[in-house]
Amino acid sequence: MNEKTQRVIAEVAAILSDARRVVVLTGAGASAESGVATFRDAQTGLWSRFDAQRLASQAGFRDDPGLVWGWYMHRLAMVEVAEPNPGHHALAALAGEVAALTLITQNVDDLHERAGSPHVLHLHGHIARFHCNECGAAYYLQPEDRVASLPPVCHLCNGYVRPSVVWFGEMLPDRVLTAAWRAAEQCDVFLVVGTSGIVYPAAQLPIVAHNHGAQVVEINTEPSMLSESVDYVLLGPSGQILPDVLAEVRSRRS
Ligand code: BV8
Ligand code: ZN
Repeated sequence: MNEKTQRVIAEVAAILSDARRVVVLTGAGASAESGVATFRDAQTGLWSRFDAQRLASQAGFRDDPGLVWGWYMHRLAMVEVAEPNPGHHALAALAGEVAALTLITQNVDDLHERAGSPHVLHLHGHIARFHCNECGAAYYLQPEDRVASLPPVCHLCNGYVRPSVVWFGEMLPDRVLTAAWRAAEQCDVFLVVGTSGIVYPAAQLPIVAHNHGAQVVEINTEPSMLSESVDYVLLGPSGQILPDVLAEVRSRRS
């Protein structure tokens, strides 16, 4: 690790150690080292192979429910074989090293929970949960659904079943967004990990924190839409950077 990164990690560890409230926002990059494809990585990104913005929408589902269903079953299978990476584990451990930590994610996987983070604010829902697109009734996936060419049909109203994720053009869950917004307004340090900062209103959260006087730290393998408006940038894979930050915070306490 180069000299500059080491120095920034030391500075970030210092502000985390002094912080009363820490907020972390993760994006697809935080799950990349677990083998879950991100949306925008050119070589594997879902955007490059499908028009994710179209598939992740009511219009896309209406036009081709079978294609959208198959896309989600493909992504669900990727998530189910994935394991939390050292970055997920470091964030779970960091919660025990700072005064208070709120974890917000744009990701629809459960890797933070599986790494031991107890209360995760999922802005965009959960890929392993399902409900009827018409009446909202909860649905429990059956083995045969995973290989079906059309989505399952709701047992109450015959509507198509969909994953309980937030599609483009859909409102985020109000309680979750309100909690995330309030945490961003009240925190001293805001860590944004592995997100391109393109999708709103999630991408607004680090800006809200910054405007309320928080120090914003970005951890990413490359510059993002947010890089101009953060206080610290740590360039590198979150699965390596986050354990280094955790180690530095711990060394300051001992
Ligand atoms: C809304 C769930 C109010 C689904 C997702 C027209 C009509 C309506 C709304 C809009 C509109 N025009 C614009 C909007 C707003 C729209 C939006 O923001 N569009 C963008 C494209 C401009 N937002 C919405 O529609 C939201 N709802 O606004 O409602 C409303 C309602 C009606 C009418 C008007 C307004 C809903 C947005 C939620 C969409 N659902 N996910 C699913 O998963 O299938 S978004 C999905 O994409 C993810 O959840 C995530 O949020 C986003 C992907 O972004 P990232 O997580 O950042 O991932 P990405 O691949 O982009 O980047 C990865 C990053 O990681 C990169 O920077 C890379 O460098 C880095 N990285 C890679 N490896 C590593 C790494 N970093 C560290 N370590 C590594 N190893
Ligand atoms: Zn129904």
